[in-house]
Amino acid sequence: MMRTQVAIIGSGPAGLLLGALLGKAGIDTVIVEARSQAYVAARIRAGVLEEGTTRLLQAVGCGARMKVEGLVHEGFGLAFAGRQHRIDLPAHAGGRTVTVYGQTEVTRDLMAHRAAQGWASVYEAANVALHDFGGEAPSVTYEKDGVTHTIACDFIAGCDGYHGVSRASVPDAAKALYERVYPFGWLGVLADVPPADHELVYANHPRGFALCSMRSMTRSRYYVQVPTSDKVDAWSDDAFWDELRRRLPERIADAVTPGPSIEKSIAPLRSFVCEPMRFGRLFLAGDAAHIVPPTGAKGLNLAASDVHYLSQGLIEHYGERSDSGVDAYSGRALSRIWKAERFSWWMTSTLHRFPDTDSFGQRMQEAELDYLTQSAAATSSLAENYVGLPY
Ligand code: RFL
Ligand code: PHB
Repeated sequence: MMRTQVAIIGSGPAGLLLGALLGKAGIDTVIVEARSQAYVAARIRAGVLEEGTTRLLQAVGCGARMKVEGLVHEGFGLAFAGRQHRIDLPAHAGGRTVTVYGQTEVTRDLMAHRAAQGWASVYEAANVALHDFGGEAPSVTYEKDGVTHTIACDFIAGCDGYHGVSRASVPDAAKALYERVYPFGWLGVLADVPPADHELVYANHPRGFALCSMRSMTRSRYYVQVPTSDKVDAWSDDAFWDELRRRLPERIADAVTPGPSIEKSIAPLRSFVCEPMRFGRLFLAGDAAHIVPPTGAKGLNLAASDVHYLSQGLIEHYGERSDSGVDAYSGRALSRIWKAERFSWWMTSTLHRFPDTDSFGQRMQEAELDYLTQSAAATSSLAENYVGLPY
């Protein structure tokens, strides 16, 4: 039987960053991941990092490549009603900016660091199960190559995403779930073409939302809002580029360089929170505990703030023999999460076309966007949330 201090379920950004923060403090961890390392490393997802996230990556010694290759963005564009408006982030958020650096790169850097430190990871672990986290001696079991393995531990960190086993292991009566499912998804395309603009552009158009993002000056990431019923196979590259350009202001549409897609997928949009985030010796962190629609670019950043709070609590537990940090974890994390939920819901509501909106609702959306262009207070509210609330 293996033994560790903290068993981490899931090798996404939450699990990897938690492992790095604990490892730096001399706390032993084992990461148990259902998928292969190559699969996890290749998953195309987030692209925008808050300063809190970059600070944590630097603190664990994973900031070097990000510093060179990450793109610092001082603003983004909003396009609506035939108008274009720029949000100046530092001017409205106390000098703060965001960094465009892909989740694939964050994952790669954290995985390389973990391997270099010799900290244990198990990939392709089947039938992962959590045991006895309500008591003093929890454990995790998994199967690999036909053999069942057991990891005895002090704590379990459930960092296994929305579909993971950790939250599902908690009895229904012990958790409260809050959820909103949106009546659309995002069709995303990654392509090795230069981005249409040097900053991100979020567009509200009668045909639906569109987003111009990027991974580098030679790799673009674009999204268009689609009905949940759409199938990705029904979207040819040509159809995607046509639809994207229709939803953008002429200047941006003309600057879009079409190219073959490297990746194309549809993500449903959902808001979700599980309360609390601690069940005895099990802690949930990241997407395992909450989901935000991607509009506010908050998912990966919330995973980072969660594991910041959790690592602080666990470091205090082992270093100072005090449980005040682990006891406070759920409350501290949820207080920041709900504000990011509110912001992501607001960005989603303001920028998408909802199939069931009446003419009054449509005017409310237009007034909201118009107000943003005229009010420094409204712009500051958007900017301080976009760069990330402090922690
Ligand atoms: P992850 O990344 O889902 O990792 C969970 C890991 O757990 C594994 N797992 C299991 N392991 C063991 N046993 C089991 N039973 C398991 N079940 C699952 C999984 O294989 C996986 O490796 O969760 P984590 O670490 O909490 O990280 C969360 C982020 O990945 C997520 O919030 C972001 O990607 C969300 N997101 C964005 N976030 C941002 O901050 N900025 C963005 O710009 C942004 N854009 C996005 C996004 C998510 C998107 N999609 C596809 C949902 C754009 C999109 C389109
Ligand atoms: C992305 O580049 O994937 C991205 C950027 C901003 C968002 C969501 C996704 O709000």
